[in-house]
Amino acid sequence: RLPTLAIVGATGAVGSVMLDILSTRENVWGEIRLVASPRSAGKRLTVRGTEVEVQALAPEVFDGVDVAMFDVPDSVSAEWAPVAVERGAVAVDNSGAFRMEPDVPLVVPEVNRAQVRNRPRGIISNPNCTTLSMIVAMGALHARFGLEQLVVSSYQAASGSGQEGIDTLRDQTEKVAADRTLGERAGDVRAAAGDLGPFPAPLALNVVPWAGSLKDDGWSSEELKVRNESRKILGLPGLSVSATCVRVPVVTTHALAVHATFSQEVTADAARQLLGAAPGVTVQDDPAAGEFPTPADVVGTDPTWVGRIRQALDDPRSLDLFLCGDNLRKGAALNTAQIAEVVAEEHTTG
Ligand code: 11C
Repeated sequence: RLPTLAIVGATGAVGSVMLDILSTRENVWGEIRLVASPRSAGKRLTVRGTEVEVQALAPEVFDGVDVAMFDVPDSVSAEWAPVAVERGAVAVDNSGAFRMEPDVPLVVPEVNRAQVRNRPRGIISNPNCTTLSMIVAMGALHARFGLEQLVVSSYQAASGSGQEGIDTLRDQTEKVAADRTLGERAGDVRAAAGDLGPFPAPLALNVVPWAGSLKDDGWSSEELKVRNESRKILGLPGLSVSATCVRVPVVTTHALAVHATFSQEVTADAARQLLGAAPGVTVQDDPAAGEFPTPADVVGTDPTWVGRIRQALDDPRSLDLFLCGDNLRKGAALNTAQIAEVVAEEHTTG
């Protein structure tokens, strides 16, 4: 029997991408059950070419389920992932609820696939989309050169804040597009943009140095997630990580500028060659020809794209790179699907 999958949060921004991904990847699932809040129950969504009715979240929806994916807010995962486990499922959770729990693995199959089996609570966590948009490439470089330090600046898309983020960016963009004088006087964009939605400042015609919530000493939750999750995934509890997370007026695909220091000298050519052969990574790095990854070109694709690879001028052990990854695909739905597929293999291989 092929394993049964439940997708909790099937109607959200990530859930919609998940249905698309499951419809195009090699099919390893028997029944696919769609689950959402009671508000969305009864909707019919298409997965693998077939319409499926969305069921309201309740303990019974997990009966007979082998793997339950969660793409829901932290509080919903915290309450319901253990319910799914009690009913016999393995929970693959894309919220922040369990990521840093010592008895919950945080998995990126290209980097630490074996951790999938290390799940005493029956829960496996999927990392934050910002961490995920660089960690496949950084994991490959670490395996060869020994990572010691990361200095990261993110350029994060509006869809990291879900459908509300996308709607806000589109509404604001419409409002500021007509007036060709905007952006020349302080406050004029803010006055024209209207509702700020989930962002603390206008996002259209702007950049906003903030994502997540305020933590100690001025750090944002997003910056701490990049630090803590990178350390856990790479198995480097002492890794030095400084991140500044910034929202930019892009709909989908996070970008990151990374300054990475290794335990040994690393040339740009050696990094290019290694990353070119790394699973899940695509190198696009020919600035003379105007070739480098940008969110507008990367969106809708699966790999982590890397360009602008340079050896630091002041330290032969350091590289500077620019990375782009679709935050709804590898950053969320795709990585969750990959983890679930590793679990599904246990059903066929035992
Ligand atoms: C953003 N990375 O771009 C966040 C969204 O911990 O899963 C995902 C938050 C998380 O706003």
